[in-house]
Amino acid sequence: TQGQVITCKAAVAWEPNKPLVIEDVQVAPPQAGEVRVKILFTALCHTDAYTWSGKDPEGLFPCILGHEAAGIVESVGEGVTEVQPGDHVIPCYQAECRECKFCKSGKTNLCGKVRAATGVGVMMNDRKSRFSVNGKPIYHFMGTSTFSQYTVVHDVSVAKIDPQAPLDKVCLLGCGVPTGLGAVWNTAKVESGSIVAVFGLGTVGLAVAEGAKAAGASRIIGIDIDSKKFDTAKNFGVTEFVNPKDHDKPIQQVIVDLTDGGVDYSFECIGNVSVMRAALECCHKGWGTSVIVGVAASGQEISTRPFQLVTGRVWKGTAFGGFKSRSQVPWLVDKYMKKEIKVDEYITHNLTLLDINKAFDLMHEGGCLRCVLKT
Ligand code: NAD
Ligand code: AHE
Ligand code: ZN
Repeated sequence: TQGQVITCKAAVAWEPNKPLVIEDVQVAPPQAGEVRVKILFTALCHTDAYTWSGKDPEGLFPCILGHEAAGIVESVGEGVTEVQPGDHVIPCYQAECRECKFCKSGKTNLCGKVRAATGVGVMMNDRKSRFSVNGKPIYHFMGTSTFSQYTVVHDVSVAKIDPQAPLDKVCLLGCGVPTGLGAVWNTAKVESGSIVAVFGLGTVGLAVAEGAKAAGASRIIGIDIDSKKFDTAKNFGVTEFVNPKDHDKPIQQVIVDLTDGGVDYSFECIGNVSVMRAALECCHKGWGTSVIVGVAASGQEISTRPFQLVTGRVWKGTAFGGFKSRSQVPWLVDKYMKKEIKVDEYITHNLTLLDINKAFDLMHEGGCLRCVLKT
C-alpha cells in the first residue's frame, strides 16, 4: 500500500449534528514530514461531540472527527525519521516539534509548528486534506481524525509507544486520562495534604481525582449533577460528593462552607462557564488555584469579580494536561504497563466503528465514561 491511495471505512461528519455516515474514504499517501497510520482503536471524547454539535469555532464540515486513538504506522513520507512502518503509535492532537518557540520555552506543552494547519483541517505541506470521498475533500480534525481505519498525521503529532501495550486500552492515553492527570501534576502541581474540588465526573474529572489522590490530596470533593456518578468516582479517589441540585445556595458557597474557607485547588471538567466561575470562587482566599479543563462553546465568556484575583485566587487553564505529547505519552504508556495509572477502569463500553452513532448516544447517558471502537 506504500505510496498508494488507500480506500477504507471512515465515519464522516457531513454536517453539524447530523448522524455520522460510514463512507469509503480515499486516504492519500503521506507527504514529506507526514505519517499514515492504521488506526486500530479509537475512543470518543466529549470534545468530538462538541465540534460535531457545530459550537466549535474551529469546526469545519465535512470532516472526520476523533482524537483519542492508537494504531500502527503503515507508511511514512520523505524525511520522517522518528517512526517507521510497523511502529505502534498514539496520535497526538497537541504536537511537539522540539524546535519552535513554544517547545523551546520550557514553559508550555503547546507547539506552534503545525497548529495553523490543524486548526483549519488541512496538512502543513500543501494546505490540503489527505482525505476524500469520490474526489470531494474531507477536512481533518485536530490533526488526528481517528474515526477512520487510516489517517495521515504530521510526524510531530505522533508518539511511538511500547509495542507490548494493548492498543484497545492505551488509546485512552491520547486525550482524556492524561488531561486529567496532567492538570493536577503539571498545571496545578497539587501538593500532598491539599483539598481539591473536581467539577464534572466524566473521564477527565475522574482522572483529575486519580491524579489528586496520587499527589496525596487529603480531601477530593467531586461535584456532579448526576448523583449516580459518585459510586464510580469513589474508585478513582473522590472522598466526598456534592450534587448542586441538592442545595439552594450557590455551589461555590456550599464548597466554601464545607472546607473552612475554600479549597486549595479546583478543576472545571465540564465546559460550562458558570461552573468555571463557581470553581474559581470556591477556592481559598490568598492561594486557591482553579484550573479550567472543560472546553466551552463558541461565544461563551468567563467572568468573576476581579477582587477574587486581587485577593489571591489564581485562574489557570490546561491543554492535554500540560504533557509534552511525543516525549511523555510513551512514559504514560509505561506507567500504565507498570500498573501505576488506571486506564481499563475508564472503559465502560466497546463497539465497532460501524456503531459510532450509537457510541455518541451512549456518551450522553450517565453510565458511560469511555466507549472504545474497534475500527
Ligand atoms: P463528560 O461528558 O464525560 O463529563 C462531563 C461531566 O460533567 C458529566 O459527568 C456530567 O454529568 C457533568 N456535568 C454536566 N453539567 C454539570 C454541571 N452544571 N455541574 C456539575 N457537573 C456537570 O466529558 P469528558 O470527556 O470527561 O470531558 C470533560 C470536558 O473536558 C469537556 O468539556 C471536554 O471537551 C474537555 N476536555 C478538555 C481537554 C483539554 O485539553 N483541556 C481535554 C479533554 C477534554
Ligand atoms: N477548537 C476549540 C478549542 C478546543 C480546545 O480547547 N481543545 C483543547 C483540547 S480538547 C481535547 O479533548 C486544546 O488542546 N486546546 C489547545 C489547542 O491548541 O487547541 C475552540 O473553542 O476554538
Ligand atoms: Zn479529548
